[in-house]
Amino acid sequence: MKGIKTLGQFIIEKQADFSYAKGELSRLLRDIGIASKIVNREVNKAGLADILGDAGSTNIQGEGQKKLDVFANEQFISALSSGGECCIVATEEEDDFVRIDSAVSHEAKYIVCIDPLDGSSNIDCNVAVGTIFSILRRKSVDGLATLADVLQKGTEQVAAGYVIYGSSTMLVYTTGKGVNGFTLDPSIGEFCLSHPDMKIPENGTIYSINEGNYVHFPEGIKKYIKYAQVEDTATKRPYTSRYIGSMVADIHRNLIKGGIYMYPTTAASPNGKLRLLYECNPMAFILEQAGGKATDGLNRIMEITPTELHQRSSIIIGSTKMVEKVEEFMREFSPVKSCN
Ligand code: AHM
Ligand code: MG
Repeated sequence: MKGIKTLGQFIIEKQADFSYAKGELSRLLRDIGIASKIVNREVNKAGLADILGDAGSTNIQGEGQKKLDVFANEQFISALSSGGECCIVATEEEDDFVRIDSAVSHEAKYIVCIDPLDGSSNIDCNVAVGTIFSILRRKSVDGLATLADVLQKGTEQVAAGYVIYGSSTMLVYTTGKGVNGFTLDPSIGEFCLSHPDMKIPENGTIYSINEGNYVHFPEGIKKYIKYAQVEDTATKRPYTSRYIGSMVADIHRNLIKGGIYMYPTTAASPNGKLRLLYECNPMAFILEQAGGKATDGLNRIMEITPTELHQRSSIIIGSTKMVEKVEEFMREFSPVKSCN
């Protein structure tokens, strides 16, 4: 075991960095880590077990739920319910937030917003999927926690992370003091520190966007895509286009190599497709902590005030210089289009 640092060991070592509730936040992160190992086990054997395909139900947003979505949702709710640190779980798969009602949870200080299985349209074809989570501290002091406790700006997050179930499984998280990545070693069943202090390159040459929606993009985004495709050796253009269709996988690659991920407004998703609380805020927190930037084209993602649980936002996220270039085009050609 010499030289190996597990997620559990790392969390305990870093407890001193948390400004409050040291043991509780550590336990919450540990619970998420455990649930993600169970989800990982099912994702890896999805082709063998009868777990592929539609569950036959739809979530509140009218999207078909896959069996693995439902499974992952149950696993995370169950882990967070029994842990005793979390009073509310808000998940992409539930119409309303889930209040955890146990003797211990009345004392619980944390709210977890989670997309249990992101990129689920990719499950059936063996493409990387992920889990995204955001941890907020409860604001109200008396009685049961309420929706107002969930609807906090991204700047209020105390921790955020994602798990990528890819060619290897990784858990990447921040508590506001940098970003660290852990790779699951299946032989010992532990996440081990493999990517300490992750930093996104300031600039990059990869752009990730569903270009099939091009005709419906705001003018500023159209202009940026054309800019990315122009030949210019000084800025290493044309850039490379890479789009997996799993936000976690696309952003993880861009975090390591440098790049930009964009999901702007489209005709089908006039307010953007991705959800502010479960997808945009946690990814924005991680990327900012890694030295990157996240905006809706005009405004910082983490400063948007949420008004509803399943609120959507456009998102432009990645290497700082690339995001700033998009903002330039947005300010010039779409000054109001991307506001949520
Ligand atoms: P999901 O949470 O329902 O899986 O949707 C989110 C996903 C992102 O992971 C991905 O980047 C995007 O939706 C892909 O959408 P599209 O197929 O419209 O390009
Ligand atoms: Mg998602």
